[in-house]
Amino acid sequence: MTNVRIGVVGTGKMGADHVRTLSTSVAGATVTAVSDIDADRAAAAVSGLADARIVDDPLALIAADDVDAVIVASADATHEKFVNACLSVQKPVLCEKPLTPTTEGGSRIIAAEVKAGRRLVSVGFMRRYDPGYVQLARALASGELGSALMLHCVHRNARSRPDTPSAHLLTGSGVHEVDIARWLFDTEIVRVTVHHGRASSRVVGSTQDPLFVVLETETGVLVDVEIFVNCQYGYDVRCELVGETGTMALDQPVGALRRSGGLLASDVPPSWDGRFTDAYREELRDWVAGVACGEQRGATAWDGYAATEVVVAAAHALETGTPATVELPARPGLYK
Ligand code: ISE
Repeated sequence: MTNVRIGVVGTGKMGADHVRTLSTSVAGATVTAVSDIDADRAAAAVSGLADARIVDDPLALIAADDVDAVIVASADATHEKFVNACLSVQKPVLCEKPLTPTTEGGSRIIAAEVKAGRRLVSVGFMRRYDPGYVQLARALASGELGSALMLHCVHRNARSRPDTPSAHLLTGSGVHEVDIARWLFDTEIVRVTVHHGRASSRVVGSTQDPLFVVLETETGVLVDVEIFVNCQYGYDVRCELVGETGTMALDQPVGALRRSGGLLASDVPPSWDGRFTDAYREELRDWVAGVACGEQRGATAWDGYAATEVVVAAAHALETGTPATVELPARPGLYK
């Protein structure tokens, strides 16, 4: 396939960004159809794109003859329905994270993909394409840091709704850290503990922000994560990997350093799209290249499902105030 015709379900922030990136920065891809519950939003996403039509029914978009592959960027709770619709017509699909908000939904996708007999689902864990995380993974694989012992992570958003349910910090934000830990250390997470202290005065009701999460991997690596979604100063994702013979820190990439008024300063991006622009673009390029040659690329449905199991366990740990064990079923052969 030399030109992959793509349908996008959901043209909110992520879906519209994907349409733009595909149209401007990904060779061999054409957005041919979009669908959204908000018709104006769908129209805005494709304005100026001669080849893209708006389809009211997302299931009709998935089945359409002029759609070879689908991006699902609709509300989290609708991912399962649309991903399974793609599987039923054997079309490759890139689904935004989380694959599903519930473990049951994730299991059903795994069962459907196993039944389809080939990997068609990719999950939008774009950090796997971020140059900094890629460097970290390479350094670990080369052995120059020795065996991994710990990973300290910071995940801060400038702001979110003051009444965001605390579990959403885990399923919406923490899920990226879970994926990075599974991917870097090539292991499953078996136990999770969640602590919270005083909440930011920006949140209301029972919302807890920030949270402090501790993940334990099957291989004994400890991962701690601060999730703070109302830090107010910008979007800030960092981590430090501690190995037996060295450490490696992933900091905000610095575009330019400013020296003035006695200060050395650089900008903090306001949001994740600014921080992870390269990662999103590379993710889409790789996905399209994979579709063109019939290969699944990036995080698999199993990765999406396993990450959901961990964040759902974390939500339980937060609720009960006790550590939660993560027990995954046997990994089907399709994902080995
Ligand atoms: C958002 O939905 C994302 O996926 C971002 O990557 C993440 O960092 C942010 O916390 C989420 O709200």
